Amino acid sequence: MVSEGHPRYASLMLRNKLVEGYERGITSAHGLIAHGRGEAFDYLLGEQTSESARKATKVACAHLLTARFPVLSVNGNTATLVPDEIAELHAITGIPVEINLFHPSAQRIKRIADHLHAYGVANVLTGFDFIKLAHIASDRASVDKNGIFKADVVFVPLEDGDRAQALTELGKTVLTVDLNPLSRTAVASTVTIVDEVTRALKDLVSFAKHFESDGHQDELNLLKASFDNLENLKASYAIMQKQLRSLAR
Ligand code: PTJ
Repeated sequence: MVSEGHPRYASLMLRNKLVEGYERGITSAHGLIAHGRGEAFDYLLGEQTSESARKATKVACAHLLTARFPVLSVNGNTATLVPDEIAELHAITGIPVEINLFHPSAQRIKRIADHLHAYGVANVLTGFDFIKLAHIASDRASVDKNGIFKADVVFVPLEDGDRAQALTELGKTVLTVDLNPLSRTAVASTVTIVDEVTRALKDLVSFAKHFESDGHQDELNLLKASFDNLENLKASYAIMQKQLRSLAR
């Protein structure tokens, strides 16, 4: 039992959640390793949301709210870490949720679908009616015909580089959350939120609540038009470099 006063309380709680998700067959063993990589980058961000990350979240929200057919792609890590926020986003925007796994198994897809249903996500696509995208070496090439395949905007938190690139090449707007500003996903995406996914999704839900009412169209369009993903990534990278320099002193 860790007390709330422990300096690493928040981080340890996230780890507990993921281990629990693993034990329930939702998160993959690889997901635990992926989270550790994310934690290392978060340490360099001071484990807090930067201004540039919040700006990217706002822009991602603008894309989601103005899309013709947006889809949220969920994997074992995000299903475990942010089920409430996935359900809230689904309720506010009506965005379909597609389970799309890097290490798929019918059993894990069913467990994740049941888990999301329990959190109130009504419309969960499981890739039952799938199609394979070209130029992707992993199982993530399979996407749901009624989901990612026909989406104009795809929100893929914690994505792998191949697919982010392939989705962009297909002409889709790709939104992601990735603590590593140097990853192929971060660089290939249209909007990359360099933030821990639990913090990013909380912010995204707040922005969605604020912007979902009518009358924000001009502001949303301006947010999209004025965003430069590479410049935004550089801002996150600069925070990390500064932190490294201060640690070296
Ligand atoms: O459930 P599955 O089978 O679909 O597998 C999911 C994982 C995450 C295991 C799979 O997609 C994978 O291997 O991902 P990668 O290629 O390791 O990429 C994950 C990226 O997300 C890395 O760049 C990490 O730094 C980043 N990341 C990890 N945890 C977090 C994170 N970013 C934000 N918040 C996190 N909590």
